[in-house]
Amino acid sequence: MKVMCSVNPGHCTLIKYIFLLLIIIHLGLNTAESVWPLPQIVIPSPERYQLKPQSFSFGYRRNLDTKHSCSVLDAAFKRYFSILFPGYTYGNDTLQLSENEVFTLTISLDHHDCQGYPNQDSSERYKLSVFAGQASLNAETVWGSLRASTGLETFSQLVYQDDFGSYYVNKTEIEDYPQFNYRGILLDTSRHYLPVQAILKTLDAMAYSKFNVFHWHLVDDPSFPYQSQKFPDLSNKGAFHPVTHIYTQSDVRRVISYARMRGIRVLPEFDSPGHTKSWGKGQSELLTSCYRGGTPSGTFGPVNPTLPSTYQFMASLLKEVASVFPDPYIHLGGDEVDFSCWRSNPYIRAFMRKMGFGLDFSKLEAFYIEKIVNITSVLRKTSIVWQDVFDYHERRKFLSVVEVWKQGCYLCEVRRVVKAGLRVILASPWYLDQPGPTHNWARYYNVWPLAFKGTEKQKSLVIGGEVCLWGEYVDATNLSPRLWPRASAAAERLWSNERQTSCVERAFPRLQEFRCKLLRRGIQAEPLYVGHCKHEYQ
Ligand code: CP6
Repeated sequence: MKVMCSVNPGHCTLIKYIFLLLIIIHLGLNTAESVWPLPQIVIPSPERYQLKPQSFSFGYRRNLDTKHSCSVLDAAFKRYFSILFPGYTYGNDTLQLSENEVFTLTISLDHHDCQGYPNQDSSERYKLSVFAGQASLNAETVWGSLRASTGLETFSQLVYQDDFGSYYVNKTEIEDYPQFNYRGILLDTSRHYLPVQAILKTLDAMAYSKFNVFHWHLVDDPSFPYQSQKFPDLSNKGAFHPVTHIYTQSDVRRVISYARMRGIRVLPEFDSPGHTKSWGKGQSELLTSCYRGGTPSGTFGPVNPTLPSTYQFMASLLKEVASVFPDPYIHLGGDEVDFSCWRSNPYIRAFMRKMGFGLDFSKLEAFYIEKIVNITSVLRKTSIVWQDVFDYHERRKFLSVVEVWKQGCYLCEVRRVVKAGLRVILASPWYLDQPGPTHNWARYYNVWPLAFKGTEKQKSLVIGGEVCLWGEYVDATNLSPRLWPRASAAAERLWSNERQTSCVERAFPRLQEFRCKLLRRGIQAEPLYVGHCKHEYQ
């Protein structure tokens, strides 16, 4: 049965979609097709091999000039062994077996650099061949063989159980690489505190969908949970609770190292000059004092961009952030600045006159952000900002990466940014935090980040996209089902070939199957529609 599906997602009506799905589910999925996100090139085969936990092992291809072990991979072998064979521990039950009873997955790397961190440029390309009694995995880097778990993750998704519980894998050839290098998830730990465990669990699930950036929106108006070494009062006074609702330095290190082991980068965001109310509690004189009728009203607005002390503080805080977070990028925010408080303050207005900004407060914001971006580049970090900064700013040359978040014609905005020669991360179509009638995975699947008029060079400036889980309505109780499996729809859009994955009808049974895998691995992913899993969530 061949399912015809138009590349134009508008043709996919709901009824057609449900009918076809039922047919496909009935026919069953090819195991290689059930890999999510879909690899670039898959050559499946009906030939299958049995796997036994006692005789399965991982190994390194012996290269003469390299050491044969790598802690990142050794840890991944352990994790994936338990994923492949729940209930068994790697290395515990190995039997003395003859050569032809053993199944080994052998890894070889072009660059055996196992130290350091994954970054924007690390190759995630891999080749996986499963054939009689063995499998081989070739990757250019450690991060390719498992970055956001890539090759090992793909292998783990190829293994299945029959009705009697025996494990099998089919003969398969896969060649794979991502469409976009930046595939992120934003978690907001200011609107609600998320326990470290909830973050770690999200990192696990991210690796299953091959996400590779954890954008940590650490602080915002409601709370400042990051415990700073230099400014402990920020969390002492600005967190929801100074002890139980903070991220200590060791919590942060734990998150970064846990992410690294899974090939995931941690991108910290310290959003300013707006979204900073909580900062003011522990750092006096930082925020602008708002005025009413010529006198201070007792409320505070955005960071005060007119005082030298502001920049001393920001330089000191960002220096700390730059040393705590190893990623070469820092997100500086810059979104949704409310000008009314600046406008009310006579000192700010005097500064505006002195600077010749007239009454254009966006010039003042641009002045502030430019200074903060400069501070960041002195620290040898590249800044990412929300699109507001690009929109307000006339001298855009000093910007590097712009994240597009506003609804409406977001591809128009993407086009404007790449025309200016800057790189783009697209977030607008992937806001998963809000419940409602739009709570539909297909909406996140049918997004075409490159569907704008532009040159190849301009399109290459779209480095990827990001699923945003803002925290107003999300805490640890509903985080997983809000995120999964809908974020996985975005993950396939960002990893896989657009032409092979343009059809919602074909994706549906695969995503259902993948959701069952998530449940099996302990991720509370919500159901997409009527159905059942072989192993229900315990
Ligand atoms: N918080 C911060 C938010 C949002 C932004 N920044 C936001 C605004 C509108 C929507 C979703 C999220 N909650 N700091 C904008 C980037 Cl619809």
